[in-house]
Amino acid sequence: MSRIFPPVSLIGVPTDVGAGHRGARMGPDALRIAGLGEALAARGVDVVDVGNVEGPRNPWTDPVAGYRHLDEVVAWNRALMEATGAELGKGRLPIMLGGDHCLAIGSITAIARHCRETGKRLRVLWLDAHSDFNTSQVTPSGNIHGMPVACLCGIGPDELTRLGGDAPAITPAMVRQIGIRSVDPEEKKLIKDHAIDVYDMRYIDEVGMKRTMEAALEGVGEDTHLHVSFDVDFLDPSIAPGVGTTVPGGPNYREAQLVMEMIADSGRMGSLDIVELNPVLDRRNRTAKLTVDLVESLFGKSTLMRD
Ligand code: HAR
Ligand code: MN
Ligand code: MN
Ligand code: MN
Repeated sequence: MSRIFPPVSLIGVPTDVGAGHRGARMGPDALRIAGLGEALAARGVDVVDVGNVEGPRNPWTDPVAGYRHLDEVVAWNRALMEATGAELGKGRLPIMLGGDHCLAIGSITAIARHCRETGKRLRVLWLDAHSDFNTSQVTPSGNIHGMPVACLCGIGPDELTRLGGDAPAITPAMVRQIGIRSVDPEEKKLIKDHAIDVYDMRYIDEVGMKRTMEAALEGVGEDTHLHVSFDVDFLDPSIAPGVGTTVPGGPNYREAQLVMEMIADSGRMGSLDIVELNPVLDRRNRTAKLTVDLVESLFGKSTLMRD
């Protein structure tokens, strides 16, 4: 199935201020060196690397009132929201090269606004080992990369929930979480209270990845903007060791490929975050190279004989 993809803008977001390990700030260059831009160009995609968003350095201090580095997280996300909005405004498909997962607050706030302005329905596919629905009251770490989904749904500090003006940026009904296998006890209560649609690993084991993706993509149509927030720790750590918070029991190589191929087949992907890649913890850039391989599938690479 060959498909025409919109022009792509790569936006580097070298931040690790939301994480509990340092090193994700090197993620954008690891993805560039693994050949992400060249791989998309080789597939016939018009791709421009707009360079890196800039933000404050990581002060590496302890959490204050349940948040670590809140001011820095706000600054990075404001800058990314502007950069993402600018590329969407040009009709381009932004790919955020992270960076830790706090950056999804800025990217998705911009994407949600773009959808309101263009009359599109937003669907967010959150591929992750974690639900990222913590609050300052219940977080075990204070790390804001464990909070972006809650912030986007309007639960969190005003500076983050109102990044784009009004809160909330999105509603829980827009979100589908896939691959989840590490949720903190109080976070689980919040997920249930807000009725987030979660396809956890037990569900995937029982039902299989094909039916999981069919369910997660149900209702996606012509007027849908599909945003994929791909936390690399979604993948099983045996194939993707280069992340700060590995959790065993994730999707294997073939399951991950199927996820990406089915998203490509939907033809509706309008934006993508690639987050939590930590080159300091990787081996010979293999997690970055695997990520490039999976992104090629998101852009239509397939081993299917029936095409
Ligand atoms: N739930 C834990 C916390 O909030 C760990 C979160 C780790 N988050 C990420 N993003 N790597 O998914 O501290
Ligand atoms: Mn658009
Ligand atoms: Mn995450
Ligand atoms: Mn995660």
